[in-house]
Amino acid sequence: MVRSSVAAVLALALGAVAKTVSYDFNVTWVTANPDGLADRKVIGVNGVWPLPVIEVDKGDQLLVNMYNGLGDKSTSIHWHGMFQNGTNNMDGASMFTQCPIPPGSSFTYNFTINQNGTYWYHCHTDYCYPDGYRQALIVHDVNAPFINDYKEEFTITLSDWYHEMMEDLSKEFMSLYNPSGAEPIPDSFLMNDGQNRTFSVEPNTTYLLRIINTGNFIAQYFYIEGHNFTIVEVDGVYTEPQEASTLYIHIAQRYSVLLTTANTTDVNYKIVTVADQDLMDTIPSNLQLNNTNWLVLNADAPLEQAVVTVATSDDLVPFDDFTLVPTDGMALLPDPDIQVNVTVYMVNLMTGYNYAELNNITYTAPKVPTLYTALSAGDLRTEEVVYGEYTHPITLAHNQVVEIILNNGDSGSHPFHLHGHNFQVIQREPPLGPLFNSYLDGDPIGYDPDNHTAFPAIPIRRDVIVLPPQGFTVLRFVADNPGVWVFHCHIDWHLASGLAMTFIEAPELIPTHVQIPEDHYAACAAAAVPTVGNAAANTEDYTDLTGQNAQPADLPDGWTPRGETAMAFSVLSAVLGIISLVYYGLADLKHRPKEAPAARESSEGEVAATTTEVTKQG
Ligand SMILES: *[C@@H]1O[C@H](CO)[C@@H](O)[C@H](O)[C@H]1NC(C)=O
Ligand SMILES: *[C@@H]1O[C@H](CO)[C@@H](O)[C@H](O)[C@H]1NC(C)=O
Ligand SMILES: *[C@@H]1O[C@H](CO)[C@@H](O)[C@H](O)[C@H]1NC(C)=O
Ligand SMILES: *[C@@H]1O[C@H](CO)[C@@H](O)[C@H](O)[C@H]1NC(C)=O
Ligand SMILES: *[C@@H]1O[C@H](CO)[C@@H](O)[C@H](O)[C@H]1NC(C)=O
Ligand SMILES: *[C@@H]1O[C@H](CO)[C@@H](O)[C@H](O)[C@H]1NC(C)=O
Ligand SMILES: *[C@@H]1O[C@H](CO)[C@@H](O)[C@H](O)[C@H]1NC(C)=O
Ligand SMILES: *[C@@H]1O[C@H](CO)[C@@H](O)[C@H](O)[C@H]1NC(C)=O
Ligand SMILES: *[C@@H]1O[C@H](CO)[C@@H](O)[C@H](O)[C@H]1NC(C)=O
Ligand SMILES: *[C@@H]1O[C@H](CO)[C@@H](O)[C@H](O)[C@H]1NC(C)=O
Ligand SMILES: *[C@@H]1O[C@H](CO)[C@@H](O)[C@H](O)[C@H]1NC(C)=O
Ligand SMILES: *[C@@H]1O[C@H](CO)[C@@H](O)[C@H](O)[C@H]1NC(C)=O
Ligand SMILES: [Cu+2]
Repeated sequence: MVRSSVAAVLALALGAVAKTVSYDFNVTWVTANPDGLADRKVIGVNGVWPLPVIEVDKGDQLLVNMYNGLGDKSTSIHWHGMFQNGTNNMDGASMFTQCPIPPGSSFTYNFTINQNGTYWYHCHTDYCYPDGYRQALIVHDVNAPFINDYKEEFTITLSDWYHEMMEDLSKEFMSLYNPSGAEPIPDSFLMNDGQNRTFSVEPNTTYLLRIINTGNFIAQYFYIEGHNFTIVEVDGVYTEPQEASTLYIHIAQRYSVLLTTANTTDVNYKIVTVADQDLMDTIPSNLQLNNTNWLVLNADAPLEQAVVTVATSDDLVPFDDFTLVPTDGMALLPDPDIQVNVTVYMVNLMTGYNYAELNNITYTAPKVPTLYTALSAGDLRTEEVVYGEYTHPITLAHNQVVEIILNNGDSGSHPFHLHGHNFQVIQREPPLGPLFNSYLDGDPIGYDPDNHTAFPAIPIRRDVIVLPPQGFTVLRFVADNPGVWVFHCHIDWHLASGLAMTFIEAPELIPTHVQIPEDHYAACAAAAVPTVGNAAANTEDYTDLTGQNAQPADLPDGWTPRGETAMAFSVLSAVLGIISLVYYGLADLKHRPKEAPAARESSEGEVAATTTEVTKQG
């Protein structure tokens, strides 16, 4: 008796006893019409779409047996925000940590969840999650600081939605007809994979809302008429409570807020989402940027459409996440051991298509998944060369403090995500808010280490940060998670056009930290993807990259975007004999010519190296 009660007290103190949460996912095509405008094929699980919201308690083991029943498409699942510490092979990123799972193959994801908060899961193989293969993943934590402050919780996903299949849209996107790289415009916007959602609530009562942007492309503003709310979590990090009236939620970002409802049962309140029109090159007249869903206090009162009174979405002033403070109080990391300095560019390469580059590299998948190269390369696994030039590999030593300087040479904003970690955001200009687009007036401005505002003493940490138009952000993290981790823009169009790079963290420790189960290798065999060798699948000489997948060549010097357009069309007319097919905004080119952002104060003789080893102070 005594023993068991001690055990019970211990179990209570430690929270719920860890359990295994298991799912069998038979992934198949199903038909859905979430906006009421068009039936389309979507990726369902066990014949159902929307997909199941996965809920676990902190400490649980998540086991998902996935069978690819699509018949015509490879797939995988990334568990967005999960650190996968010791289970890098469960990260789900095709050609980084596993092979794409071909039709007819099975693959088991199995990992322990020891993190807090709001996450999601989605396919991470070419262009697959916007076809519907995404959903929330919630981690309940009985020790959350706000656990006693709310009556009930709601999970709210926001997303853009296309009527056409990604495989069709992607052919238009990466094409000679689209040399400016204009992204396909969504057809509508969803909440919880539908529209006109109602959330039944009681007056003067506090709720926890977990809000996730599971879309492909478009950031959204979020507010509730007549209410403010209190932010308590971002991307799995608890924050000191801060009041806000409007959130700006870019792709893959999450916010948890406490909402106390008005003390009335007279009316129902509008939950308003407004799509960020700055991301779109054209706005079709029938695209409904503003959408209304409702907090229902009185089922008999009307559900009215919101009237958004600002002139443009830029006039909505969102909360600046840079000012948040994690409750765990983790201090600013010390000066970095290594700096990774990369700039986003949108360029045209020799094919005539538009690509995204970090510095001069557009990510091009290797022939062997990078993790399998790390496992098979022996002592050479610490050499960047074995991972190939076009995966943009950076090797990190165990426990190094890493600083990423991310400059934006592009006029669009980009939500950047790091796998395997969250990062401290120690600098971002311009800030979210009225100045967000202020660097568009001139040339891009890069981060200047000799002229910046003070770093926060306790910086916010998250796993997706918005990189402002022509501005910059600076991030820090500790390389304490041996494995292969992607750093990429989470707009799926941009990931597909190469806006990604690869960190190989503590390569010498990867073989002892990561074990690959048989079914993972079996998926590779079925997909005919080699599991040993360097990025070129060379198993004889790991330093010989002959035959690696390479990015297209640069255009000859002197091509301006208009010149590129002209070239694209002359190639097109030579090939097809037509010159007049224009899909999107060719006359008004969105992306600027490639030129390095000027650091605020440039010193002579600065080397444009990607990484800089820094002698650690102190
Ligand atoms: C998956 O679902 C499809 C369609 O319902 C069915 O034909 C197939 O047998 C299922 N496969 C597995 C492994 O459950
Ligand atoms: C939501 O309501 C609007 C306005 O009544 C309507 O146009 C739209 O079709 C509805 N959406 C769905 C999915 O029913
Ligand atoms: C899942 O992983 C746990 C921990 O490594 C292990 O004990 C368990 O056997 C695994 N389950 C399956 C089905 O692979
Ligand atoms: C709301 O409820 C709290 C108790 O939960 C109470 O103290 C407060 O006075 C109420 N406010 C209003 C406006 O009714
Ligand atoms: C919300 O907060 C703003 C200040 O951030 C304040 O001006 C406004 O009155 C608040 N609104 C409500 C409904 O509390
Ligand atoms: C996770 O939750 C625990 C309490 O359960 C807390 O101590 C810890 O600081 C939280 N971690 C983060 C990153 O918020
Ligand atoms: C609103 O608050 C007042 C007092 O603060 C209370 O008497 C009344 O019952 C509340 N109304 C509702 C609908 O909760
Ligand atoms: C939608 O929001 C825009 C601002 O982004 C505004 O110009 C427009 O009038 C709004 N439309 C409706 C129907 O509220
Ligand atoms: C990028 O620039 C570096 C340094 O100038 C050069 O060595 C490398 O070959 C370039 N890579 C590509 C893909 O152009
Ligand atoms: C991974 O686990 C090790 C201990 O096993 C810990 O020191 C490290 O902080 C963890 N890293 C992450 C990103 O979870
Ligand atoms: C430092 O940055 C500020 C803010 O952008 C800028 O106004 C100022 O000119 C810069 N100072 C120098 C010396 O470059
Ligand atoms: C980063 O690289 C850019 C372009 O190569 C260069 O202009 C800038 O000075 C570098 N910044 C730092 C902090 O090294
Ligand atoms: Cu992007």
